[in-house]
Amino acid sequence: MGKKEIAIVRQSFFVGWTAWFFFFPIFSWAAAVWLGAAIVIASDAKNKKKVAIPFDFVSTFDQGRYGQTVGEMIWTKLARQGEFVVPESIEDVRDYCRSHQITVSPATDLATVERIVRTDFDAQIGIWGQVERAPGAASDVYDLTIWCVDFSTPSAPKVVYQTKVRTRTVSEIPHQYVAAMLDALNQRPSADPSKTRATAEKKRRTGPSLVIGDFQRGDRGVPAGWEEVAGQQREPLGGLVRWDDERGNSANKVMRFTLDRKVAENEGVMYYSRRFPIRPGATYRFQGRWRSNGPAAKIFVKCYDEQPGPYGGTATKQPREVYRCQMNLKGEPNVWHTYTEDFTPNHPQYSPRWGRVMLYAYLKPGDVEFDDVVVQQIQSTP
Ligand SMILES: [Ca+2]
Repeated sequence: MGKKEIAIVRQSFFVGWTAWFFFFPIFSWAAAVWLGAAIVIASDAKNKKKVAIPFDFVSTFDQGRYGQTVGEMIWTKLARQGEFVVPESIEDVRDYCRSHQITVSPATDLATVERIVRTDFDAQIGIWGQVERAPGAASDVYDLTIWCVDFSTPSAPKVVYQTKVRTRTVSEIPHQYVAAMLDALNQRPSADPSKTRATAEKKRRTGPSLVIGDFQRGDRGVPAGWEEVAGQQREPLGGLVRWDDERGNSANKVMRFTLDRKVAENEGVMYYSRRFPIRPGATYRFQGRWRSNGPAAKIFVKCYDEQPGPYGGTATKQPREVYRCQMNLKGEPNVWHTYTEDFTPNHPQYSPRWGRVMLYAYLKPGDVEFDDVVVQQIQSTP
């Protein structure tokens, strides 16, 4: 029996006993060890490629949320490139670290990371770091640290890539620094970051928006490209959500959400664009403007796959949300803010095929206005 078969047997064994372990938490530690071993053995047997472990980045400013996004992005890029073996999903890394109380941060010394990468994961390469919102800076400015180290030779770690920078825009993280780290890891000459940025900027200027987000035209109180109803109760526009002139600037039309205390403190108000096509793996840029005199505002880009409905066939296909980019809008009240974020719709099992923008306000009563919502593809699929 080869290593691969052993791995398959072990994995089947594991899956079969999952439910049992679920009811016997005392064995969960053993289960985690078993799962970790099975993943790596299965990968190892496939080929002689090195095994890379991307860890969630540390991000204390938002309790790790953005750090997880960066870790997941690196996992996705590595999995797609296929030059290195990675765990089945970043969740496997996460679960193992959680159950063994492991945190890998820039403050962790290399000997400790080496032990975790080589012994706990039976791997060679570790990728970790930290991303924090820069103190007192605008929302797009982050302090970013990335470490990528090859621990193939015991006690002789080779630093493949290391950087500590303050970003100017959030899109630099994937397109400049993570890209440069992957280039170093793949021993490719790094693209000139200014050129990459110029190409992305050019596409941003010239590419069409997938949503009509200036709200300048429409019909019978409904802006073109957006739904006729809004809110939890799907009520017609004109109440909670109104297509209206900007206050003090009647030449410009905006979407205005008006929340009373009851709605604000309960379900809030959401409003959807019509759907637009998405190519899985392509990178998109979201941009939008917003102004609030009280309520908290968020914008989501939700992406969907379709799966057969309960009766099968294509006629009853049901949308399934498989990816979301969530933007928590923060800024002083009563002034317009512009928010920009790049995102890459992806899912390990499903293919995001179409997306829609959801504008959302909640928490405190008052008005929120949205305008100039743009979603553009800025990088094609690899
Ligand atoms: Ca407008």
